[in-house]
Amino acid sequence: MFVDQVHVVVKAGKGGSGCVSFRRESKVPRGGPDGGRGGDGGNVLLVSETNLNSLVYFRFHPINKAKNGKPGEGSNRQGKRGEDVILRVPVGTIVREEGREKILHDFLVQGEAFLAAKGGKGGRGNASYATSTHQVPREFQPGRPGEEKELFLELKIIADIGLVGFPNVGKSTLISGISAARPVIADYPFTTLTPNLGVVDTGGPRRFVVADIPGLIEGAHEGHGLGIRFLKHIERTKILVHVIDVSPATGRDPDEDYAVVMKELEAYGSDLASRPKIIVANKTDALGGRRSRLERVRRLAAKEGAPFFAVSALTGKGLKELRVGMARALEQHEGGGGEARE
Ligand SMILES: Nc1nc2c(ncn2[C@@H]2O[C@H](COP(=O)(O)OP(=O)(O)OP(=O)(O)O)[C@@H](O)[C@H]2O)c(=O)[nH]1
Ligand SMILES: [Mg+2]
Repeated sequence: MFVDQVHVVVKAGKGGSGCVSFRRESKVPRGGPDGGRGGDGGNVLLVSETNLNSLVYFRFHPINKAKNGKPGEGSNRQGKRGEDVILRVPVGTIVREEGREKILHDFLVQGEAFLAAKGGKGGRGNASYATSTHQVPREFQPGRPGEEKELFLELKIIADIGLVGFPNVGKSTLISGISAARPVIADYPFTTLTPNLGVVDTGGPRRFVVADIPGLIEGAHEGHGLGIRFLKHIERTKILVHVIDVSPATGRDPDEDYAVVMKELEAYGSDLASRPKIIVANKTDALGGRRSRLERVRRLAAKEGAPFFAVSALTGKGLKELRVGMARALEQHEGGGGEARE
């Protein structure tokens, strides 16, 4: 199940209480103080993981508590530390305190750790109060409470390139043609209900991540189709690939499709409409002699100043060139970069 926002309570453990104790040894009438300190409470940590793509775990575990520290003991024994709780979140997760705008942490790479709730310190035992003038201390500290927070976690996928277009134009077929991703593909609109990620190898050391999201239709920003809520998952891309179905089977006008998608991107905001783009005419194998449909998209791309590729995601024709074109566009965008996250 794909879940991209959750509310979660994190509670760190309480510190263990300090101990009051005096040494007892045979033949030593009054032993000195030997109460040890309490163990610190466990922390709640969030750790990012590239192999995760959903916050679904928290739907079933909305409250996460670390263990309390154990009290100190005699013979200056410190209480045991409370065990930490480590919660795994997908890379791209943004952490906020419930109801606040401020970002506490944004997980950008694999293996980052964020201390979400700090365990309370263990209290001092009486041994630590002893001085030359205070040899029979009976003071001790109780353990401190652990931090407790209500967090709002939001996943915004991190990918280099996003695929946009009408439903059924072949976006998922395209990502499966250029990467190892194997999303569901079918001949009906809204096959893709949640984002898919694919890592594209370009032969060299460079790799990049492509995100395939559900299709857009006219009025998506008003909630038509699946709406525009998935557009947040391409907010963090550098380049958008507009996939346009040029086969006559759509019964639509390819230029018009592009205009509709652009309008929806504009309505969403976040400069998605002005993001550098590549225009792809797909299903060129199914033109049925209507080459003019393809040529119109080529002219459209020229007018938009966008690189253009004519492909068939189904047969694989043109995909190699498209991959190179994507890598080149990223390179230009980053001024020589283009490598993906590990
Ligand atoms: N002839 C032909 N059919 C294609 C091509 N690419 C995709 N298709 C077919 O078009 C249909 C839709 O493909 P998908 O990849 O599921 O399309 P999508 O854009 O991901 O669709 P949604 O997830 O619904 O938005 C499937 O039946 C594909 O086999 C192509 O290049 N040529
Ligand atoms: Mg799809």
